[in-house]
Amino acid sequence: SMVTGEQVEETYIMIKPDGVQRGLVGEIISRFEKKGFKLTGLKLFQCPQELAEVHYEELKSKSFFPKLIGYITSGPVVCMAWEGVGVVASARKLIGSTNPLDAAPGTIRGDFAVQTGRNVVHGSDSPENGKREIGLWFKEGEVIQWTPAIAPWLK
Ligand code: 3AN
Repeated sequence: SMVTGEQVEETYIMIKPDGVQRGLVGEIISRFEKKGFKLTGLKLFQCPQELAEVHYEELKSKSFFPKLIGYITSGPVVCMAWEGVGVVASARKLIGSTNPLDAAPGTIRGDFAVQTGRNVVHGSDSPENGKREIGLWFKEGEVIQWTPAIAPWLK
């Protein structure tokens, strides 16, 4: 698989239903913005069962799979595409370990989560999966490649 960290990549970040319901949407988006990544896709979305099953298809054989699908479809999620140099691995550092009890303070899960089954946010685990997941969760035209203007806003 591709080495991460040197090239411009895309990653799929999703605020899970607990993050939305606990009012953490702004806080989580803010962490990625302040880090310096570029937001290229953003929507509130109610995930259908079938999409949840495709997204997590690698975990189909796990005992927690039905609970995982129930959790992710239990309420709206916030779907995001973020772009930047090394964004896949960097986003996972900002998110912290899968089990929030192992996640360092200062990470999103370290600061806001307690249980693996309610860990607030998802981030793609490779550049390949970043592309795959953005393709799954966004329709054509919903992801926008844009270039910032050269600071005309305060003139
Ligand atoms: P991550 O989300 O940190 O990449 P994965 O890919 O190992 O972690 O797992 C995907 C998701 O499956 C996790 N975010 C979590 O919601 C759920 N999950 C993983 N392990 C467990 C577990 N032991 N019990 C319940 N849910 C789990």
